[in-house]
Amino acid sequence: MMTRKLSIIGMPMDLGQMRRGVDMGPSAIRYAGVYERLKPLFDAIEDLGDIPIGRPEVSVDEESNLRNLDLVAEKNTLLAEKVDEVIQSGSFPLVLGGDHSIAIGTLAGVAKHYKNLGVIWYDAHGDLNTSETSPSGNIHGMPLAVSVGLGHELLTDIGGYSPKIRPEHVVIIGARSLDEGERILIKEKGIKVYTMHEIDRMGMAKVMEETIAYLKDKTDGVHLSLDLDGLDPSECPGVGTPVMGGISYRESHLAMEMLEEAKLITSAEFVEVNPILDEKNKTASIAVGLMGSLFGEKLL
Ligand code: Z70
Ligand code: MN
Ligand code: MN
Ligand code: MN
Repeated sequence: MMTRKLSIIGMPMDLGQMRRGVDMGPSAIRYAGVYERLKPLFDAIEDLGDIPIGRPEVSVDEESNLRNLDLVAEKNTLLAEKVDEVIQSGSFPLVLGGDHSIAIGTLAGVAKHYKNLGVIWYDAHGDLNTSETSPSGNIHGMPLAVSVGLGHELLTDIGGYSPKIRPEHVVIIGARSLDEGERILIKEKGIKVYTMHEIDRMGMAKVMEETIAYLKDKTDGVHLSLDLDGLDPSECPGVGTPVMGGISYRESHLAMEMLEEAKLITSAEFVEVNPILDEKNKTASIAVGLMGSLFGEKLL
């Protein structure tokens, strides 16, 4: 058996949206015991600390209306380099966010190692906006579009190549808030989406069976990008953009367990944990529990 090694990378960046506090996500997840919880599940584990973000001044790009464009691009370049190094060293990269704009950097670092990278986007939102369609100018609403090659060049070209992934290798799970431009893109590009309607109708077990079958043969690696706002805000209140009617804690554990059984996931990130909006670090604790299931924690 190959030795299984995990490398934790903190990405304390909140520049992709307007609510401060999500920069403390990595701290909250560490406080919830991520290292101790995952240590028994791997042959080796390391916490590489945080990508240095500093306290930069926020601004809006005047030409494109993108909030903190230069900074988001610059910091994500650092993250991409770190993720690339981790994979080169034979370790599994686990990135702790930060707002979801950090997926731009994670995927830039991951995708160069695969010919056909798949992505599971577990989220209330599609994150498929571009500067043209975005209602907010917030880059955390754009990382999936950027990764399929759509959006500002400063973002799509991170890592020196674009696109990172193909739309037909993407599965969105948990969607219940989509903007008009995102709906058009989903149809145009044929992106597979399980909205809350399908989750309720088919049940999470069937959704995950289909997702795994859909990605298994056509990909050589699958990245899990899990936005905690995919879960219901009654269980995960510590997120910047809560949307009612979300995926339950139980369904989410089942999803992670099924991914673990399928041995499908080759990199992961957990994003949008905002401890300022949380109740006693509940959301960070749930994130850590989900990681436990994803990496093979067993009850019996
Ligand atoms: C909206 C936008 C978003 C995450 C909110 C919201 C996007 N579609 N993404 N929370 N993670 O502003 O583009
Ligand atoms: Mn998101
Ligand atoms: Mn979201
Ligand atoms: Mn293919």
